[in-house]
Amino acid sequence: MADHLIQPHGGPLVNLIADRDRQEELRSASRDWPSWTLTHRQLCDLELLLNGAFSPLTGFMTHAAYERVCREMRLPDGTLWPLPITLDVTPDVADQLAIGDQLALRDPEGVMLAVLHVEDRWQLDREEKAKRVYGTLDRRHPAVAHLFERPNVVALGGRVEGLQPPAHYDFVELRHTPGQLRRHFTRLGWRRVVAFQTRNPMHRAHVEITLRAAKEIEANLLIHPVVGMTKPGDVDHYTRVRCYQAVLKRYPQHTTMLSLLPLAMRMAGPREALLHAIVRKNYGCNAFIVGRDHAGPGVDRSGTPFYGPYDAQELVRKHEQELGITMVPFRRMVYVEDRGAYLTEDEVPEGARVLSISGSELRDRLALGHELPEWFTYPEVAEELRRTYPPRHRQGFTVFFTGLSGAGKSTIANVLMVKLLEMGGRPVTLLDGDIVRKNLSSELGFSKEHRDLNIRRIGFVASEITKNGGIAICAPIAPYDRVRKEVRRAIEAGGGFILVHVATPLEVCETRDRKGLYAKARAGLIKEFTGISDPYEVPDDADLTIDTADMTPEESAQRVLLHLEREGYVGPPAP
Ligand code: PPS
Repeated sequence: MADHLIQPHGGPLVNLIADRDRQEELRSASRDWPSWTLTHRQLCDLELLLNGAFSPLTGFMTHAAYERVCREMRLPDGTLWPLPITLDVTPDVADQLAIGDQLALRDPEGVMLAVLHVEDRWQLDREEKAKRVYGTLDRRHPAVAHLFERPNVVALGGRVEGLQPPAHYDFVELRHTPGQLRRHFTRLGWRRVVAFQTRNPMHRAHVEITLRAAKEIEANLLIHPVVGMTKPGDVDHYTRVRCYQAVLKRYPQHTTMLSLLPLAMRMAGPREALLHAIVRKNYGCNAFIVGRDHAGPGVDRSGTPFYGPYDAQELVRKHEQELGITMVPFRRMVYVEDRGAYLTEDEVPEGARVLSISGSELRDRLALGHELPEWFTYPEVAEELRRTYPPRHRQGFTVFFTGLSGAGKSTIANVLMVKLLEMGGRPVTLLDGDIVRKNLSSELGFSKEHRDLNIRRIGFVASEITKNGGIAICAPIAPYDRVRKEVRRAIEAGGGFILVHVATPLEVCETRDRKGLYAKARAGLIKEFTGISDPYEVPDDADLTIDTADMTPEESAQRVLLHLEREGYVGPPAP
């Protein structure tokens, strides 16, 4: 490592937390100010502004700063800065503010964390931002999707004064401000520190990479995982931190430490890698590991990666001197079977058999309860992952029946419930259309708005049950495709979702007319009756379609059970 780069423990840090007297002053003045409740992402940004991790930034960017950062990756004074840090709010809040006004920035519980002195406000051009910062309009890029999802279209820029950092109650002993971490390094005698950024659990390959990096430049190692916001679908940070704590024991004593970084990732590839390097320098590190496809958002609509695999390394290398932090580049590591060792891709001998497990393969193995091989990860890490991702036959799931009134949904749902209760092992809750209408949605009618609200409520309860390992059986008509899909997405985030279309034809339902409702609907006595005077949108995503015209309820319930067995949701009884 070049000597000029060994500047122990970073450059100057800004401190935006106001002193006690000023805090009092701000608190009492805030009674007359409008407030903004920060989003999760904005809370993360504010935390890093307040604690100095985003030094030299002293607030949210003005339009001029934003423009120059987008165009040239530089702040107005010429300092390298790769990504815009803006505060965007809804127009109703922006309309209450003029230049020179103050805005109270609050957490979701209403606690005032900071004050924004409004120096600038402008209309955010989302397309422009997406193209310039992320290089794409493709919504598969998580940051682009996020940008277009929000109603916040007015950006406010200006200096920030802090009252208190956002509160954290988890892993408190592993959270440090840049100042605390620098002092800690000094106490430990750590002059050279190389940081490792991650948003995934660490396995053997990661330990190999970090050990090699640390040895190569004779540095201490800081494992610095992001626990603010990462890519949607990532392993939750509670599980990851338990994995990191387990992995920490695999490093030589006194060489390595773990600290959590409350950053909100943008998945902006090369530009994000530069930001990561700046942040690590502020935390007192003088070297930073950049791997293959650093902060990569995955592939676009056509299956092409958004950024080249080594673009991030190139960009950080180009600015290394100016940043004052050394980049330690790494290629992907694979396990070479006959050597019983990890090597980087370019070191693998011709014809050698290499092993690796991709992220999606790992998820599949966990879902099916398959072993995670020892060459891939440590037993302690495998155990943590298995606890969070039990095999499907121990996960929660929802069976969601949809179909016309009288199609047979409730009858099949009842038979299925009894069968699942007989099997035991997981609690079963039946959310039948009529039961829900009596208990959860008694004030609702049958307009599209009310039906959608009814299904959202059912979906919410079912997703809580599923997430917590139970079985929910839902049996509403649920005539609208969009809200059914919304419910599917919510439930699949925490377990299984099986949509069963009970496709009994209208004529059969009407002939049965158990409740006499069809006759009333035909006579115009019941309005908005599904199938008669109201639509039913046939699902195009049903996992199973059942026509009860020629099937008994027992046979229909069996079809569902067999499907659940095939998908792995029900298995043999526990020994
Ligand atoms: S929805 O559309 O999913 O919110 O409907 P749901 O909650 O399942 O309620 C349907 C039950 O209410 C009775 N009912 C009606 N159904 C459809 N349209 C109208 N206008 C209507 N009015 C009352 C009917 O008995 C439904 O029960 P099932 O079990 O489906 O026959």
